Amino acid sequence: MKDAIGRHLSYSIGKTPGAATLRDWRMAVSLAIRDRMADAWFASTRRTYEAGAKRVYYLSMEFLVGRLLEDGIVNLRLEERVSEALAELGQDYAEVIADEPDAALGNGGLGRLAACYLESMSTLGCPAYGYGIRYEHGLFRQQIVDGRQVERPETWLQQPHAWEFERPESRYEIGFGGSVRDGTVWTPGESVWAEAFDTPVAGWNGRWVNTLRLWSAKPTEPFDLDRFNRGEYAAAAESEALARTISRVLYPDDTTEQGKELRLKQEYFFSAASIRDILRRFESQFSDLRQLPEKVAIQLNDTHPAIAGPELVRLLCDEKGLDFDEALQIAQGTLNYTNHTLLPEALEHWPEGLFGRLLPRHLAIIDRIDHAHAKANPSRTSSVRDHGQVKMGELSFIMANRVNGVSALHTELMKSTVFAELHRLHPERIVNQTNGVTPRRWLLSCNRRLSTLIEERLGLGWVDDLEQLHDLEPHLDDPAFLDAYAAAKTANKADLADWMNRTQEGLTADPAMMFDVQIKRIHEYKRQHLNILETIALWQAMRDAPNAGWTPRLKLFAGKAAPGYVFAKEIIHLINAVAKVVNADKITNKMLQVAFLPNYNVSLAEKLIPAADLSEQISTAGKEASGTGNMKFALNGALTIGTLDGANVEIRDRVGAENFFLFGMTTDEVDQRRAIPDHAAKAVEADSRLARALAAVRDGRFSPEDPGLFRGIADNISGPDYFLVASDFSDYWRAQREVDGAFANAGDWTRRAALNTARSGWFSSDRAIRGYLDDIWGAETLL
Ligand code: GL7
Repeated sequence: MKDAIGRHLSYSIGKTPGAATLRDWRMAVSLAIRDRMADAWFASTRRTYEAGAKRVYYLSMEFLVGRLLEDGIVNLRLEERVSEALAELGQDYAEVIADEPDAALGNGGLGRLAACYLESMSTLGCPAYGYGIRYEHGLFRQQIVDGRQVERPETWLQQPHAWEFERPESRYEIGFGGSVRDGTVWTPGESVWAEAFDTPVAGWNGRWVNTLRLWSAKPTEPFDLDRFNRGEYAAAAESEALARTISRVLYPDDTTEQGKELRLKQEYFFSAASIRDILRRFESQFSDLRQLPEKVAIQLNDTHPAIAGPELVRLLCDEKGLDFDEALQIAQGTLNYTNHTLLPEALEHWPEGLFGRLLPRHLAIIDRIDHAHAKANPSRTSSVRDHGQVKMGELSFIMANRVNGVSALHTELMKSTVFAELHRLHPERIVNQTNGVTPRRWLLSCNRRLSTLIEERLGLGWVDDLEQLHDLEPHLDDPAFLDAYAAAKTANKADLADWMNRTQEGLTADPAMMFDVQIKRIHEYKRQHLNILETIALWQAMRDAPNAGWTPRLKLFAGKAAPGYVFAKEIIHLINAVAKVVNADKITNKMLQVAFLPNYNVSLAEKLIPAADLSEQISTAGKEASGTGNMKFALNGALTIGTLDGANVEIRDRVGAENFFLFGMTTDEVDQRRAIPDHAAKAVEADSRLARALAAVRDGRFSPEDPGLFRGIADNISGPDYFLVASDFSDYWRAQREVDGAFANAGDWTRRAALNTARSGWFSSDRAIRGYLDDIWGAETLL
């Protein structure tokens, strides 16, 4: 290992050890690790060809992979060797790992899920490719300036990326616009190259390696020499810059849809390149396109790649010469669609004008698909084109062999709400696959103390068979085990507290406090404002009775708001304003501290989750399709306070109701409550704590220099309150006081935390991928 690192430092990076920077060392180690993936990578490809196996293609606008070096080292089981080698080279292992920028090619849960699924497909030996976009700028970097979110560009590719292989020979010309002749001959008005960059994805033990193939946009004509020679330098470079714009930035909207032309271009760009690549690979091995559904399964991660359906039909018809009905049948047998949200503002639809201008041939194909479907289902009343819009959810549904939701509750709601009619027509099509998370990243490597303890008791079999964590249960009768479990948590909290106290002005975190954590995108449906309101009420109650024996708490928040989501940004501002006042209050600040940690990303999650005591999963019932953070917390021994929403329901079923703090209305109660006029005002009237907390917000208690600053938030909660913050407040307060009581009994709390770990094995992404393999893809694993 030492030689390999030294060789890369000299001959790939071109530095001597004396001249090498931390980045140089990190690059050299990364290249040495990448080398060790190569043979298994080639072997995986070879075996797939030899077996004539079905391949799975996961098409996703987002792959939120985060850092890759530690992942690679851990999965190849090279930790000791790397840390020894680095020590001998005078380098610090942890520093080298931490030097890597996060690849933030995703917004939140949907993108992170794609990354976990790729890793699990490799762990299981499922022949698979991830296809996405190689964004030059990932999700923006969040700064907090005077309590407010400020967005800065993210620049992960300004330095060389150690993990990818550029494949200039694998490129496709992707056209836009133009016109259609004779009904089928599309002549695009403009085009760009989609060029492939491949990243190997190694599974546990390095036995199988799949590929993440990301497309980068390149100009078809590099630059205009005539104009350059005339001295028009900017104009000469214009077409090049425009072409590259397609893969320039990740759209920062989480569960909202913007309907921008560039976004549609991005979607078509990567879907079309992926479909062509899939067909090329298929045809290099098989001769009959009718075999496609037998040899290929394509998963559409939400509707973002939905245009892949019409594109596949187009290629089969217009270029391969199949007739339309056959092409459609083949496409429908090959494609599947995962829905990730029911929020109406997230369901993609495109204005027909825009769509037809950019993709004229596809619009005609969509109509034909829709007509064929309507003819076969005469009782259908809806259609893909509606009120001048092209609805991508409907399109995805009718193009898919299987459609799935991401938690049991969400799947049932899909059937009864957005897809009610299509479900009636195709009652077999919707299936559930509850989300999962990879235990390699989300326990083994992010929580060394806990995973070492588990290894001492159970060995390492749980790492790729997570239900083995059930075997921890007998150890709960051993006080030494519980002590060690508690010690691991306390040490994680101490590390986090040290780091926060160094970096967060005005904060004094103490590991003896309960670490109460809400980390996720900032959104009204996730209700960070419910949490901060309860924080205010708690602070007021503490000031009233400072000696009432309060359980000391640290309220931790982190998350990004979409740049255009004004209300979410105000919530961030309010949290910071409350933190400032509360942390400075001498009466309460030993019992209550509040922090908003800037720039939440995968790496920060890896630091926070192992140190959490309490996991806040408090969305309005019916709104969070699944959640995946909720699973990571439970696995790492945080107890959940949560509503009956998304996968919370299944977490509670598995860890036991006595180890989960339930509160709030159910989905049915939510609908009933919303129908009551003045529901929020009534809730405020009925709860004096809530009224008082709201008054403090409204009257400028947290914004003395601008008393009206947060009035909008208070007015929303006591007025329209679509997300029912006011109506759920009292029960949330009750549950939080139950949490206080429970935390005060340290021994019992540790037991319950350990039960959460022992009973969360089902939430492994390996289980989820097995479900997709069996129920959706019909594919075999080759390990
Ligand atoms: C999401 C859901 O909001 C989230 O609940 C789910 O866990 C995740 C993965 O299935 O998908 N849907 C969505 O559009 N985003 C999500 O995180 C951005």
